[in-house]
Amino acid sequence: MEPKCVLSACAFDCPDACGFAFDPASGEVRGRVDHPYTGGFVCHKLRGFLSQVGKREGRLTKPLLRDGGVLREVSWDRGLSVFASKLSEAVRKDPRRVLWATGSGNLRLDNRAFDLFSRALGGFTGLKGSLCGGEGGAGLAESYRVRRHVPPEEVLRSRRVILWGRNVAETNVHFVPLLAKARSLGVRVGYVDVRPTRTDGMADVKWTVRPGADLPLVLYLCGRIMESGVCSVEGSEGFEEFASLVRGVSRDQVLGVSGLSEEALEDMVRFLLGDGPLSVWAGWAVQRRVGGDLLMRGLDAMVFLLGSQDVPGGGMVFSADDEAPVPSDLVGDCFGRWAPRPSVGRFIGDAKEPPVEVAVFSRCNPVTQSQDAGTLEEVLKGEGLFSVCLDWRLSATARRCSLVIPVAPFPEQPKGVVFSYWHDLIQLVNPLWEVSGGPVPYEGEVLDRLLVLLGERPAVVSAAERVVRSVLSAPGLVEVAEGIWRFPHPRRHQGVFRFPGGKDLTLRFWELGVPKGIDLFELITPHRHDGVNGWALSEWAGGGDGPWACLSPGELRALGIAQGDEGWLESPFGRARVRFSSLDGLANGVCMVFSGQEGVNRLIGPNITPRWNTRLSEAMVRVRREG
Ligand SMILES: Nc1nc2c(c(=O)[nH]1)N[C@H]1C(S)=C(S)[C@@H](COP(=O)(O)OP(=O)(O)OC[C@H]3O[C@@H](n4cnc5c(=O)[nH]c(N)nc54)[C@H](O)[C@@H]3O)O[C@H]1N2
Ligand SMILES: Nc1nc2c(c(=O)[nH]1)N[C@H]1C(S)=C(S)[C@@H](COP(=O)(O)OP(=O)(O)OC[C@H]3O[C@@H](n4cnc5c(=O)[nH]c(N)nc54)[C@H](O)[C@@H]3O)O[C@H]1N2
Ligand code: SF4
Ligand SMILES: [Mo]
Repeated sequence: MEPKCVLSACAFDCPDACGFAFDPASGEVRGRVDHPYTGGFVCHKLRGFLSQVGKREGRLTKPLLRDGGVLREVSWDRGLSVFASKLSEAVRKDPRRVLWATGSGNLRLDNRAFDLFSRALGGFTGLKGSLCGGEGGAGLAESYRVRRHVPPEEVLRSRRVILWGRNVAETNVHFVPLLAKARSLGVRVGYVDVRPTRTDGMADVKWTVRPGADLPLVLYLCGRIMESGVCSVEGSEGFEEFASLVRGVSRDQVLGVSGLSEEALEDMVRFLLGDGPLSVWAGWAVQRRVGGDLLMRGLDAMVFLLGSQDVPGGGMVFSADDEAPVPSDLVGDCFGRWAPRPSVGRFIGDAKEPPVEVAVFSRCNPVTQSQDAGTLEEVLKGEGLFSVCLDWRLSATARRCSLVIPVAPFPEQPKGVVFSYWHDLIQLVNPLWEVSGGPVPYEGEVLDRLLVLLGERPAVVSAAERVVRSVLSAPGLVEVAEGIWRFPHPRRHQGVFRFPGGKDLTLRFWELGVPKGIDLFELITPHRHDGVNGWALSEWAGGGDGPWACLSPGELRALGIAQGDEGWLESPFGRARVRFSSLDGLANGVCMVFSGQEGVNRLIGPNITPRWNTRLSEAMVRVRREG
């Protein structure tokens, strides 16, 4: 199939960043065998997506404008002229009256150029802070002046690997064959999670802990490593303070908050104190809370104390720096004010001087993905706000907006570039089929047409092309295969290792183990196997069959709830209708609902971290059976 195939890369928000070959004649998609990390296969999500968008299933083709409470199709001219006039009214008063909200609907680096739309119109209100890995990433940036990138294949040189709340079998599938190969070489894999997952099958040993227990557990483990005498602190700063904090964490406290048995805890200590390099691969949910930065630094300290930093096969790995190839001066300052990304609804509701008059959502779906989703749903109903969603499909957010503008999904966009947050390859993303005169334009063209309607010069498409050229001329790129280059991430840490310290480490985490009452549960909302964030192959339509809320079998029984019963999850912030199911192996006191489903994030409050990052993992819910 190779000669007539288009080579491209998957731009979904996924660490793998697969390379693939697409045959426009048959619609067949195959993983590129010359891609060093994703090899010969792409996952079910991309396959399903390409087939769906190719057949134009579930796609928007015409702008929709709210009229008498209902979204109705309008012509492109009408849709864009309404959009332009709303922008122009707001911008004339103050450009910050326009909120420009973006997300990670696709990871093309050239999306960056779209922010120039804001600059051309005087600087809107932009979003700052993260729903994803911002807190942990900021923590790890404190450990070393420059961090080394640990290539995934280094697990073959590790002796022990820990997947710390990282559900690779579902969220980073191309790690699975590498870990399997490592295990065949005698590498032991440990896995820490709060529930059973498909990754259990990848692990030699699984430790199930209670949500949020990770930080005290990791501090305790650091203390045990210090006591063992194998630890080295040369080339570090702040050890004394860290050591005295760690000594205050007792074994009984850790057993209490984590729910681990004494044997399991000792087993974990033995695992850590084994021979040879240890690599820890941390996931995202564990750091979406206050102290998420410190947890990552604690894991970093654990690896440091074991002498596993900066050695082949050793390291503490989270999200690779996927911003690195974009020159910092390329787009520059584009915004006149900032709003916190995780709680954007609350910001819109509260903003004064100036208020938000027009909210534009592009590549994001905050109605299912942000915290405090109920507040956003309310403000979108408000009279004073004109809201616009740019998407290729009618998302939960789009359905609530005043105007919906269809835009082309990544397989129909012009040439762009993606980078991975797991490996180190930059890849070209190419259009997969001709859309000659097709009904749905590229977002860059939409924005340029708006600029012209507003009497400005088009600036966006040309800037996107400039971003692509500039990323591909970054110094040190090495071509690996057609359209694939290796980016020169740092290969060694630079600067001394700085231990975490300060009173922050004595957070109120001892409350974690306290029984909360029979119907009160910690809510966990992991990512789904069959979708990426808020998009899934099979949508829950809000009808009778979902979302499912899972509790441990014993607790479900104690509440008098049967498998399949309908009911509600409630929190001080909102409620969501669910069906109940029991899940063997789920810890007591935990309720699991997959994220990305409408209604779920109404349960999660608006509080964010001081750095404006998300606290999605810190929610409690009450369980209510129907009737
Ligand atoms: N199939 C699929 N793949 C994806 C995505 C997707 O939506 N679907 N999304 C992509 C994105 S944007 C991201 S950020 C990554 C996320 O990748 P992951 O971090 O692997 O995924 P999560 O589901 O957020 O969390 C991983 C695990 O953490 C566990 N967990 C939750 N709370 C705690 C806790 O307090 N302690 C511990 N130890 N474990 C806890 C959950 O049970 C879950 O199994 O995946 C990417 N890949
Ligand atoms: N409860 C809970 N909430 C979570 C999480 C969780 O684990 N639990 N995970 C969080 C994480 S890790 C993340 S990264 C965020 C993600 O949150 P978001 O970035 O808001 O959500 P996505 O679902 O990735 O994508 C948003 C929209 O972009 C659209 N889209 C795709 N391609 C394009 C395009 O080319 N152009 C335009 N204009 N639109 C496009 C998609 O159709 C989708 O509707 O969610 C967070 N929310
Ligand atoms: S979603 Fe992830 S694993 Fe699936 S094809 Fe895209 S990059 Fe690869
Ligand atoms: Mo994410």
